[in-house]
Amino acid sequence: MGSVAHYEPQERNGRNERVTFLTEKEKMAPKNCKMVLIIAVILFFIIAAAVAGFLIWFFTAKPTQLKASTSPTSTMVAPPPSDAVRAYSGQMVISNINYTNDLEDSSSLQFQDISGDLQDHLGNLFGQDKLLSKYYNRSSIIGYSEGSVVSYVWVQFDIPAADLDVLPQFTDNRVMGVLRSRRVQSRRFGQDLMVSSLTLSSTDPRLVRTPDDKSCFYALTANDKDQEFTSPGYPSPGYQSGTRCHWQIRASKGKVIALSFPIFNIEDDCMGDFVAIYNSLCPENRNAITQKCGNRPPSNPLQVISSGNVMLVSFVSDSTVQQPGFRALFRQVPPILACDQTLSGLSGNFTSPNYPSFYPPNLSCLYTIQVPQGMRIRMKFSMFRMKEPDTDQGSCKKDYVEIMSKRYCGERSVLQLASTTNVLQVKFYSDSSYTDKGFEASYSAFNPSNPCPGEFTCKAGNCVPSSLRCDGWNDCGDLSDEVGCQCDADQFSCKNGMCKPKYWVCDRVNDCGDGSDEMECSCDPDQWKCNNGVCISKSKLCDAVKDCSDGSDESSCDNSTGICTDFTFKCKNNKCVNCANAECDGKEDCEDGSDEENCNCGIRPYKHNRIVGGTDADIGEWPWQVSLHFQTNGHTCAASIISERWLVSASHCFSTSNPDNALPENWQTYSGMRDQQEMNSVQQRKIKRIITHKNYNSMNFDNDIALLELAAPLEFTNTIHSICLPDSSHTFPPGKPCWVTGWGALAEDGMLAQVLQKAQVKIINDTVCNEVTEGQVTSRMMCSGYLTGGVDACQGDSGGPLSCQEESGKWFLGGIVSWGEGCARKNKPGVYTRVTKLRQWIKEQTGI
Ligand SMILES: *[C@@H]1O[C@H](CO)[C@@H](O)[C@H](O)[C@H]1NC(C)=O
Ligand SMILES: *[C@@H]1O[C@H](CO)[C@@H](O)[C@H](O)[C@H]1NC(C)=O
Ligand SMILES: *[C@@H]1O[C@H](CO)[C@@H](O)[C@H](O)[C@H]1NC(C)=O
Ligand SMILES: *[C@@H]1O[C@H](CO)[C@@H](O)[C@H](O)[C@H]1NC(C)=O
Ligand SMILES: *[C@@H]1O[C@H](CO)[C@@H](O)[C@H](O)[C@H]1NC(C)=O
Ligand SMILES: *[C@@H]1O[C@H](CO)[C@@H](O)[C@H](O)[C@H]1NC(C)=O
Ligand SMILES: [Ca+2]
Ligand SMILES: [Ca+2]
Ligand SMILES: [Ca+2]
Repeated sequence: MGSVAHYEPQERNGRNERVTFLTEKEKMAPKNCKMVLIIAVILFFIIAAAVAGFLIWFFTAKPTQLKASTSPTSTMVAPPPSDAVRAYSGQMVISNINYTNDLEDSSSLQFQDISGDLQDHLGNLFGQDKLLSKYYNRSSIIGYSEGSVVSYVWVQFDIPAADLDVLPQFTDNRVMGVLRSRRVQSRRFGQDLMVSSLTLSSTDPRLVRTPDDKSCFYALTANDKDQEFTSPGYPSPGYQSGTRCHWQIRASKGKVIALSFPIFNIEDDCMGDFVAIYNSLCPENRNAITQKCGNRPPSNPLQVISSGNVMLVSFVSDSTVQQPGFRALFRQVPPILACDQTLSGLSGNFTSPNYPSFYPPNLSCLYTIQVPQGMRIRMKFSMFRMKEPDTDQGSCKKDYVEIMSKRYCGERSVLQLASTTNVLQVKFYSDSSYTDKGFEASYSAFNPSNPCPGEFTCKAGNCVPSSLRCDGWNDCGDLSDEVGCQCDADQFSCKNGMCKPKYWVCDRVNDCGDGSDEMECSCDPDQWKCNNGVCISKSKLCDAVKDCSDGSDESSCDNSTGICTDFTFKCKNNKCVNCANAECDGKEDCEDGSDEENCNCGIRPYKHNRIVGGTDADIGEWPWQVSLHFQTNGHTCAASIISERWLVSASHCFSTSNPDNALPENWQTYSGMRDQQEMNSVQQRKIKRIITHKNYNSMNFDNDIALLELAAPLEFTNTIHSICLPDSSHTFPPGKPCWVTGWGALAEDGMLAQVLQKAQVKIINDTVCNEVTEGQVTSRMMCSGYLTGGVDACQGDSGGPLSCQEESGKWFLGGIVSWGEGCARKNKPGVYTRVTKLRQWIKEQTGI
């Protein structure tokens, strides 16, 4: 690394449980553009619906109606209500007939006879209900499976627009309540059919099909070898809007079906496009395994397993954006009948069944950990994901892990426990619907009389190195290492006695927990705070006079348009937009649309799970990150892709005492790289030209920016893409979480990381940053400090990106890694080149 500045590790700095993030709205500079509130409401609806998953979706009206209301460009007049369709899907078990292969063939006489009887029966029952008979359309039997004869059924109701107020009465209970009679009179079959059990639950009407509808329907039989199917048009030209496809998979009796998707690339909006997988032959919500959309990286493939010998895969597309689709492999495997385990080593690991594939539905496992008498057990989950729609993380009524009579479910980033005896039982339960990745856990035995030899014992029983006590970081996870401390000079003393890094003062995030780090920062109640922190009288806000020296008092006003300030976006027609961070936010703010031009940037083609775990970056997670190799020295600096031809980096990588550093031919760029030893899908380019800033100051790192023109353009892929450059008016307010990435040394003077590392940091208040760096920060610099835990690497590399995500989902280059004080010094901020201040210079040099 030589003289190149790099960043410090956050050794086990834990998560600060008390960090309460402001809502996006509070964090941002006020954003009063007219559209904002409306869009926020719609977005909330989409997000709420997406989180609640199937259930909400199933209860919404026709997709067409939804589409109309989610379009941000639609006028705010509510769309005229359209007719609604309700569909219910489920199973009827018929106990008094024997299964024959004819029942698998929808054209056989037996299939048609029995189905006809069952359909008539359902029609009669619904016909007796005043409400339901009015809207009943039809029932359809779509298949049978063996065991006792299970028939898969769905029922459709059509509710005209004028009657939409009856919709709340269409509950699962109401529909099921009609089906009390269990004896089905058979006219054709010659004997009555006995229905021994019947279930129906609401389903997405787009998922139902009749048995004679053979378009994009496949009946597959699994065997012991992998067989393949793909979505229509895969991989090119891809699938079309309006696609409805179904794959029914059957395996031999007693076997289960394992399904995996080596390629899964569909639209990233689960409302329109999704793959739904069921533990059934029909789309029953109560037997759903999962529903997914998006483009999954190969490091996180979708792999599921059924609990019985049938499975249904349904694929729905309503989007106009054509994507390649998916390739799936299926085979039959023996079921996991028993998954109980006894672990007796002094330490060990265990996972949920099939991990890292999804665990199977309908399974219960008991892990018994037993260590010698007198010892205790400490355990830690490194991965914990049991997320289901409409499940409350407090009650854990569906899938859960139970330890010492307490249930855990949902998604957790840290879960550590210690036993009170030498035996610890961990119960894992998965119900019949929805599965997830599950968990990965490790345990170790400890001696209760000396639980942490040479280390500090946290309240929960885990150990942290003594040096982490009172360092301002929540290493224990329960803050017990940070109570009753004497603060150091580079720490802030909270009123409640805790010590926090000084650079967390006045960043609008309550780090102390009692708000004392944010107390001296706000203006009087009758005052308004400029973006640069100065307080002005509230009456001066939006009065068409620039009172804040940065003009932020006039940058977000509904009624005073046209004032151009440092914080307003200037359109091509030279009009200014009264809306913070207007560029590439997905909304046309300029009359000429120029704020949304050139916005194919800042997206990550691969969809990532929120928890990818650890500090290693995932494939395609930071597609703008570039590794710069110098001569034969290997990785030396980093850069960010801003277009197919241009990279942005730091001047200090090229303007050094060694003139060789300034020569383009001595450098090699590697884009799409994650692992320094892994060259697959990496694009290597020579540099044609290096432009360093003429006012770069090697004494204080002022204007630490460089532009690299590539000898040949890059080809953007899933793992190679540009990041958005922020307009010079863009604000990154203090407290905003961003990410720093790099292959930086793993310790001061240590080895480089092989795999790209990532760390979350938050933007630091300029005044505070200038104080903690003893006045070394110029206006072309900004600071950020580490935020979350588990970082074991010296983060970042000179020239690399500080990536900040905006509400629109797009990533912007907030900063360029410039300098910091050494490595492994937690309470020192990192200093970055402030890209907004050099935005104009980038434009002058590159035209971008
Ligand atoms: C079903 O099969 C069993 C034995 O295999 C037989 O005894 C029974 O009569 C059959 N029932 C019908 C309805 O065919
Ligand atoms: C049932 O719905 C289908 C379309 O979903 C429609 O074509 C048909 O006319 C409806 N039948 C009845 C009896 O309402
Ligand atoms: C448990 O897993 C961790 C990392 O996943 C590994 O370092 C450790 O050796 C494993 N322990 C045992 C006993 O297998
Ligand atoms: C769930 O598993 C139990 C036995 O563990 C089995 O009897 C039952 O049929 C299974 N249910 C489903 C829906 O697969
Ligand atoms: C930064 O902190 C100072 C106090 O140290 C405060 O007066 C100022 O308002 C803060 N700036 C911002 C933008 O919050
Ligand atoms: C603009 O609106 C603000 C309130 O949003 C008000 O305080 C201000 O007086 C108005 N200014 C003008 C010029 O109308
Ligand atoms: Ca600590
Ligand atoms: Ca704070
Ligand atoms: Ca915009």
